[in-house]
Amino acid sequence: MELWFSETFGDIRAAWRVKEVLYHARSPYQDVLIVDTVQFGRMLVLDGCVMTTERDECAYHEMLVHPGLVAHPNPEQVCVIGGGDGGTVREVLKHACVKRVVLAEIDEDVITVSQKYLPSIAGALKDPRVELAIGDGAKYLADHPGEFDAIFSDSTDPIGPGAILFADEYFLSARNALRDEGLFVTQCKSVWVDAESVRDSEVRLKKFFSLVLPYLSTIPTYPTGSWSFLFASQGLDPRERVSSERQSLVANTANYYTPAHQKAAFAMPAFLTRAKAEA
Ligand code: SPD
Repeated sequence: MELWFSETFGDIRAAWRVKEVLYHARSPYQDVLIVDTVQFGRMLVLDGCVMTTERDECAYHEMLVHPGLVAHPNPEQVCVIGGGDGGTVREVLKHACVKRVVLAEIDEDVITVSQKYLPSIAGALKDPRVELAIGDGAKYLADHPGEFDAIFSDSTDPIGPGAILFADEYFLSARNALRDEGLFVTQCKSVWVDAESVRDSEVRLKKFFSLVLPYLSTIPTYPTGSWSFLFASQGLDPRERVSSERQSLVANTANYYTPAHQKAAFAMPAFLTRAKAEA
């Protein structure tokens, strides 16, 4: 008998053929599932939503981190909110100047399960530069003003418990938790089915940051495959200036990110740019 895992988002459903269910349990916060799929390898699913897969995680984690982090002149202190699978931390640690990465993750089970079933993604969590802060990421940022050079919001979707990680109060805490020249990047949504929500987050981030730029990556296991991120800073522009030394080092071992993405990823579809101009 064939086994499939499917995710439904609004009026669309995507499905992946499954070889084996490796783990399925309820944590104190959510339903946690690991399946081994035919096309994308092992897949982490939280509350029915695909979070990451062995095969296409590079298109998410590399693109969440590198376009922003190569633009910072010397990032030493970094915070990752959510992202208990460890993929974002792994990418941050590729920047040798980083001295400390705090992973603020509310659900310790996601970390434990990822370390067991997704070692190629979670392996970097054992690095001595990593500090785990198990608890509410929004509260963590609010309690640590002026501490970080870069903050990456590797959240779940902005529904249910993930909604606070897209609220004004959280964006304000992120701004306040940054040092001078600090930058904030959040994963966002699909521009094909959630363009209004992407635009709404962009507009609200602009209340707190003078430069806010949406950008895209192709992530086949996320709804519609075209996924957006929002970069925010007080002027540091990733399209203009980057550390070319760090960029080359990172790109040499990357599976998705290339120096060409540094400009190309910020090109948005005409329908979005037009809607923005008309707003
Ligand atoms: N629709 C899925 C969005 C999930 C974004 N976060 C994934 C976490 C992977 N580290």
